[in-house]
Amino acid sequence: MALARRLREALDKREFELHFQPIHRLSDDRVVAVEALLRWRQHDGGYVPPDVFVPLAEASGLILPIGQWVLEEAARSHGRLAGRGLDHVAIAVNVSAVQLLTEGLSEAIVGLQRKYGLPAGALHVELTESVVLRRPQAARVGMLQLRAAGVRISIDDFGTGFSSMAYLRDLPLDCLKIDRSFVRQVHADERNASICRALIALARGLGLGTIAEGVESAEELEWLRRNGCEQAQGYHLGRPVPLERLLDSIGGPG
Ligand code: G
Ligand code: G
Ligand code: MN
Ligand code: NA
Repeated sequence: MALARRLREALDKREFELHFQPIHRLSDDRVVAVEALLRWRQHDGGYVPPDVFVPLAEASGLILPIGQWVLEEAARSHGRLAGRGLDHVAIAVNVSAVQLLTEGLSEAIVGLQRKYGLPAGALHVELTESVVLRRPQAARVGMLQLRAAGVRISIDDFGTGFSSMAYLRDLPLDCLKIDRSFVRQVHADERNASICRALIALARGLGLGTIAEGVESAEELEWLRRNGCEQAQGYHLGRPVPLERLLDSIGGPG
């Protein structure tokens, strides 16, 4: 069966899973958030990577029901975190342009916050540059509604697309995620070091937080800490894992 057809049935067949990757605060190494990453499990136990099926879901409009499932699963998972004394750990959800630009995203989130008794700030949203660049005015409206619902907004993969300083200045953002291509070997690669230093300074000047992505070594992590990056995620700190395994690693008693 074609991928698009199977994707349509995947929600009903409960083939989606969320995996969670820890985000560490560098001042004290504590896990302050986790990024929810969507996984599509196949009958043979393998996974179709999101780079393959998310674009397909976006093109077909299926990203709306799938995105709603992701939000609900994230909200439910936050309840599980809270049950283990981890209610201070936020869950960051990736949101597609189609979702942001469709009426009702913030209402859906408010509904989930009520249903699962989430504190404001329990859910964060990650947007990519392409979202805001395509329709900045409409994106701005959607972002203000999210903000009003207590949702922090990060700009994902920053610096890889057609990064515009104007939107960093004008849009209601909270945090800039430094793309992993700039983090690679940052302690040894002078060009990447220059870019990371500039991005950290830019974020600080604009009052935005910084999260470095794709940290794969202790050397990269130390460089980022010394150079004022606030938070980091990557295989060196923890891979994306199902909730149960996340709780085993950071979950405390209970
Ligand atoms: O973790 P991984 O390499 O598989 O993620 C690849 C890409 O898929 C990333 O760009 C990520 O933003 C995107 N992605 C992961 N989960 C979701 C999701 O729930 N919704 C959307 N829209 N994109 C996601
Ligand atoms: O685009 P976005 O940042 O949402 O996607 C995150 C992607 O990066 C996911 O596919 C995730 O699995 C992947 N990822 C997370 N940590 C690392 C890392 O340390 N190295 C690499 N190569 N990929 C990572
Ligand atoms: Mn992301
Ligand atoms: Na990213």
